[in-house]
Order: sequence, then structure tokens, then C-alpha cells
Amino acid sequence: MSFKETVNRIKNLKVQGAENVAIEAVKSLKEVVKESKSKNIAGILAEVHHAKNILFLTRPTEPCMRNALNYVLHDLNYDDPVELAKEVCLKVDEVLERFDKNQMIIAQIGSRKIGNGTVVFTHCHSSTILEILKEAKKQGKKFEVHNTETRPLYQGRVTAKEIAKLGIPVIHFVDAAARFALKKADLMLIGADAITTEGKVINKIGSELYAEIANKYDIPVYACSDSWKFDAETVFGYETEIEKRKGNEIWKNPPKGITVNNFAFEKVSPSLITGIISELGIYKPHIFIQEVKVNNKWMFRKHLF
Ligand code: RUB
Repeated sequence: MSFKETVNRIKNLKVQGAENVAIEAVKSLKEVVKESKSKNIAGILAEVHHAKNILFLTRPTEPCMRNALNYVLHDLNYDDPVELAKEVCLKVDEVLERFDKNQMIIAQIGSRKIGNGTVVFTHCHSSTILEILKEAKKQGKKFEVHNTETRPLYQGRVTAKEIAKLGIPVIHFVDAAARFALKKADLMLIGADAITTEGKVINKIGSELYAEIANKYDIPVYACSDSWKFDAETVFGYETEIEKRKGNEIWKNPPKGITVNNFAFEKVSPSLITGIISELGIYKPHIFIQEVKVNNKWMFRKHLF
């Protein structure tokens, strides 16, 4: 697939979910070096950095993609253009392996929260949550999932189909029935698109509303996330941008005078989150942030922004 095709697939939501977006984005750097006509180091570097900037603009609430691209392009070791191209490809492979490995670790840790008879509530479509459910099922646990349809694009249907395919009982609810779905749940598991330095977890719109309901009924809320979802820019005083999508995803041709509000994500207050489950372990949001800083020092170099 060409670089341009990947950019369009991410922009047009053919690829969804923070981790999938990050994976497709880093893979496309291989295409950039393959498609490059540059014969010198400066030319290749200019092209990969230009590609990175284009990818950054595809989905504004995706620091995982930004971290993955920054990781590939920082501290590259090379003496000539051929080595540079090779080094980019090697680092892309390293990132892909890392994502794979971390999802397995998160699945192991997250699955410990699920026991026989547990009812898990989830929202939207998160590959990380799916891995946790898959792992719990593999361990022979018998549990059930309640999930919401996730208007306007119905990612919840994708989740429900994948859960059913795994042979896990799933009950599907309209978004407005979330209180009903949660009341009967033991555990709320959501993914994350971004985590800010204040410990706010940004995930699909509805996530904070559901976390508030879960708190009301004393249901633990875990955000399950690779540590690279941390938005390092927030350490330097920037706000994570919340993607605002076109109103016509919700209502194609509304009568004149109606403005349709379509924010894709919302921030979940750290006070509503029992823990963040990442490859680093399970931590309260503020401790998670300390752990990210210790384990990913490269992420906080200001020149990356
Ligand atoms: C997807 C979404 C997911 C997170 C985490 O939103 O909010 O919960 O991205 O997913 P969209 P993962 O469909 O708008 O991209 O765990 O796969 O990274």
C-alpha cells in the first residue's frame, strides 16, 4: 500500500483505534523510504520528516501514533543513505514488535481482573480490550460482556461481533441504555486514545459519562493502554486536541439552523479511574505518569515537538 493510501485510510477512518492507527502510520514510513527518489541523507531525512508531519495531521487525538513515529525517527544511526533507509525499516519493525509484545503483557495483567461469572462493561472498539477478553477466555474463564453500540459510527458493533466470534456471551445496548448495562456489570474496561500529564484518560465520547455511572454503582473502572498513549506534549503545557468530526456523520442533511456537535472523544477525570492497566503494570493515573517518564525518557525531549 502506498504512503498516500495509508494517509487516506487513517483520515477516512478505514483504520480505527489508537493502536491500529499507530501501527499503520509507522508501517507507512517503510513505504516512504521505498518510494524515495532521494540519493542523499538530507533528502531522505526531509522526506520521512515531511511524511511524519502529514501523518500527525490525520487524527489529532492520537499521541500513540506521534510517539511511535517520533521513536522511529529519533537517534537514527547511519553513515550513508542506504544505511539510513535500512535503519528506518529496522526501527519500524522494532516498534511493531513492541506493540505486539505489550498487548500480550496487558492482556495477561488485565485478564486477572476477570473471573468466572464476571460481567464486563466496555464501550467503543479497543484492540487492547479485545486482547484482554481473548486471554481471559483462553484461561477458561466463563464471563459475559455488555457493550454499547457507540454512535455515530457503531464501533460497538465491531466489538460485539468480535466478542461473539470468540464464543464469549455479549449483550449489546444502545448508548442511552448504558446505565442499565452498567448496573449489572462488575467491571468497566475501556481503551485509551491519549493520557494527559494530569492523568486524564481520553477515549471515545461517552467514556466519562459511563465512568461516572460506574463510580455511582461502585464498579471499578480500568483504562487499558500501551504507555505510548501518554501525550508527552501535555508535559510542556499543550492541551491534547479533541478531534471534532463532521456533523454529517450524525445527521446527513439536518434542517437549516441546526448545528450538529460531533466530538469524537472526551476526557475521563483521573478521580473516576480505578487504575490504568499498561505494560508497566496497574497504577493510579498519577503514578502511571511517573512510570511512563522513567521508562520512556526519549519521549520528553522538547525538540521532538
Ligand atoms: C477508538 C477508541 C478506542 C481507543 C483504544 O476510537 O476510542 O477505545 O482508540 O483502542 P476511533 P486500542 O474508532 O474513533 O478510532 O486499544 O485499539 O488502541
